[in-house]
Amino acid sequence: MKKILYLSLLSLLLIGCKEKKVEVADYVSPAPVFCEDSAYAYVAEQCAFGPRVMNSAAHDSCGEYIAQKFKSFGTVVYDQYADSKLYDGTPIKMRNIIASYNPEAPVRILIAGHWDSRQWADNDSDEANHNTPIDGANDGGSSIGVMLEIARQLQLANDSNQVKIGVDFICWDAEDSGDSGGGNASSWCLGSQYWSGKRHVEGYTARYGINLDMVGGNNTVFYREQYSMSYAPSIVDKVWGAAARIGYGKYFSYDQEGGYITDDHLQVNQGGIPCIDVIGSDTKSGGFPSTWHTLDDNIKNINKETLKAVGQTMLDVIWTEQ
Ligand code: AHN
Ligand code: ZN
Repeated sequence: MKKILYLSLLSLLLIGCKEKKVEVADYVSPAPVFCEDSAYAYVAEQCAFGPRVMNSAAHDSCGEYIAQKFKSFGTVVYDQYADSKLYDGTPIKMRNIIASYNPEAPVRILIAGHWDSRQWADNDSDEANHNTPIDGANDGGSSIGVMLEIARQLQLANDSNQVKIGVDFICWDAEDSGDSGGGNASSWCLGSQYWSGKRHVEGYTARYGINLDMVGGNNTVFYREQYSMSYAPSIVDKVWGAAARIGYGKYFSYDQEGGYITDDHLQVNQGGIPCIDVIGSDTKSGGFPSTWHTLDDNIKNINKETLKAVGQTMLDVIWTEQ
């Protein structure tokens, strides 16, 4: 029943999206229009499983949902199942999900984000919630929602406007079970650590990568993250430049620089593929979003305009890549 409701809701929302070109000043983007209603629905559908914490039934069911969804958009899906251990010694079963558009194309780009959610709301203002799992609507869910809508647009594109390069969507598992005590960077990003040691296809490489993290919150701005600036400055310019020319410069800001953030893009960089992190900051504090690792990171605090700014920018980048 719940599922039927969501599906009919989704089809209504999809009808709501107008087909129109993105045109700002004298720039007409070749990309189709990103539908933020559909991305939002994909975030809601992930959250409906419950928190996607490691070793949980909700996690495993949502993994199936993500893989099936990508398959329905015509991509080839690879799974990486692996055993690992959290920093506290808990054994975990991980699943990285990789969905490839145009799997035979020699020129490829990689778009990534984590799909697990954190099992401790240890940044919640109420200490009683510190051991409660979070929905991770923004922290995890938003990236996958945007990636699914990109995959849908790649499939929907008219014959005359097909993307010829390959695009690999990598959904990392076990990003968010790290030690918040600090000083233990390797306790985060376990899925991408596994992938960097053993890629889903032997010899796999890509021209560059873009990792998305917390791309659907309120009061969100994206500053140029520092590891991205040192490993892949031209990709930072490419993405921030695309945002500016389609009218999303307010979101992709040059007002200040971001910090050095331990995230999944680091593993991709260390494996030799230049990769940036598009990670949301709070417009007021400049730090992580205010809902970060709190029970407020739920669907009620997802902002469609933020999803749109990131998704449309990504489409412009993809459609202008030769
Ligand atoms: C650290 O807190 C060390 N890294 C943040 C990576 C992260 C967690 N992104 C989302 N949740
Ligand atoms: Zn997190």
